[in-house]
Amino acid sequence: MNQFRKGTRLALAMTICGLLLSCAEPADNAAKSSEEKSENQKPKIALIMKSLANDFFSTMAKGAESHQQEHGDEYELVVNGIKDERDLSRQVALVEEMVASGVDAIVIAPADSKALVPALRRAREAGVVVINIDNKLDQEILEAEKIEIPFVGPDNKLGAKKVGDYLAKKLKAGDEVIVLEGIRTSFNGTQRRLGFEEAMKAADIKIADSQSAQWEMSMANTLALSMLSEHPKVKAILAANDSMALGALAAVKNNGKAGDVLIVGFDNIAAVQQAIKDGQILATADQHGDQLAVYGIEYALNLLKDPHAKLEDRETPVDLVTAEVLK
Ligand code: ALL
Repeated sequence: MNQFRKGTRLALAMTICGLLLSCAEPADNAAKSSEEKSENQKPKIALIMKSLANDFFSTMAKGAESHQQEHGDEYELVVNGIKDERDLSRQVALVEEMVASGVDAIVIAPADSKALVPALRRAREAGVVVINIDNKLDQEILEAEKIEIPFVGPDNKLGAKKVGDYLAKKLKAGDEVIVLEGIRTSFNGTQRRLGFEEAMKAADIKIADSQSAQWEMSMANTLALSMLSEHPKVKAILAANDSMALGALAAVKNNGKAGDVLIVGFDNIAAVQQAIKDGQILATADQHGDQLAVYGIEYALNLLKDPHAKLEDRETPVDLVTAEVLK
């Protein structure tokens, strides 16, 4: 069956599902779709990420593409991303486009833990296998929408705690720090903030201010500049991702405080690795972005083979990266 006809059929199935208000169990639909698929062609998997301007996601895309090239006889891959970290409606539209185009599975790093759930429920109802990577969907909303979507990703609180603990060793009790948070409606952003807070509390270090710079470098730069002038005693900046750590680094230089204010991030992107080697950034967390989508794809392939397999979350590694580790 060609992709267009299959896409049309799925779009029609989605509409009918909506009209009837109740559909067959998603697992049954997935079973049907993979049986039909095995008649003729390889399954098609869509990877849906967030901002491709962020090196974390371009590394993720490269990892997925090279996995597909090595397993070209097993599946086809479509890679998608959005331009702006906050463009939720574009990411929702991508989910809908992928379903309409007839993909068998979606592996998604959601830009928001709540807003994407209804679109993903509709994808499941249309028989598409859905795997959540990187940023976990909100458990309460999943339950309210009566849907199970397995999560593949790291323990973000633990990763942030490792980075925070390392930073704390370079500071002393009573010192002041500031936190640059990710988008507040993303679960991983919240978990990282909690990990930073736990580490600072354990070392008796004061968080003078904590605000969201929405994962973005330029916003982090502006925010860090104003926070530094408001809190001149600050000894360190804890950024929930590396893009924001780079924005903070530019702010510290601009403020004439290079070397006096320590900076930590999260992601281990190439520019931050370099900055760590150069002694400009203290540490980051490697959540192995190049492998994250691959783990999700492998999970999706398993579910396509066995649609009744138990859906379980899978924890992936997150490691502290410092100058010693990079030597
Ligand atoms: C998160 C990732 C990365 C990234 C951020 C920006 O979901 O885990 O830390 O930098 O998204 O979109």
